[in-house]
Amino acid sequence: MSTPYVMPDGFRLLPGKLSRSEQQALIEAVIAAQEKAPFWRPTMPRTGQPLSVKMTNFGMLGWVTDKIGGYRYEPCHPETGETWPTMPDALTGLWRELANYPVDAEACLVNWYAPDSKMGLHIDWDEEATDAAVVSISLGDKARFRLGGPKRGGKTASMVLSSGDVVVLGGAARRCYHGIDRIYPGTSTLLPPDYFPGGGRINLTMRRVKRVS
Ligand code: MD6
Ligand code: FE
Repeated sequence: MSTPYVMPDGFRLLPGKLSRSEQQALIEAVIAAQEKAPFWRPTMPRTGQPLSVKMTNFGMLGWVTDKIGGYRYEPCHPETGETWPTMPDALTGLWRELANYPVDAEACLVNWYAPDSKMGLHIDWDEEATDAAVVSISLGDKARFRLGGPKRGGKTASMVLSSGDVVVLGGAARRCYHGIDRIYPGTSTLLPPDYFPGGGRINLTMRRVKRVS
């Protein structure tokens, strides 16, 4: 018999953590941020291949990637040159509740998945503070999230994430591969189609980047 996948320590799934009105307020914040920090399509290091998601950020630092500079954190939007919009208080509150870390997150990456977008298995490892958890919020259409182990090619398990669910990857789970296999289009009415043509899913991931001095 093959051995089953064992959930890594530090993985938490909080289904329905956010109410509908809390979800709506976060979507409003993403929309309000568009002027300063519009969604853009980042490209992969070296190959310059575009990612299938569009991105923006909140906070003092934002995660970016492009062909020349690779994966990194920057204080300004790559296209507008403006600083990222302030982290919404609701996100800082959630971080303080869930991250169990002595300082606040500086970065919240906003990923917009179109109905056909996905995200390959990866480990978030561009932060100095890899001892801090990553706190992740799902908004809009459902998605199939896949979680593996610390090595590529190991056993994995998948689960469906719905709007308002929160995932925490801390401890050993912080070093585990994870990704999004697929979106389930039309499974949520949260995203207003005038701002999110085609609908889809928004994922917010809060990160502590710098080590505490
Ligand atoms: C997503 N999430 O849910 C992709 N990363 O769209 C992530 O890549 C992720 O959910 C770190 C911690 C939690 C996550
Ligand atoms: Fe990730």
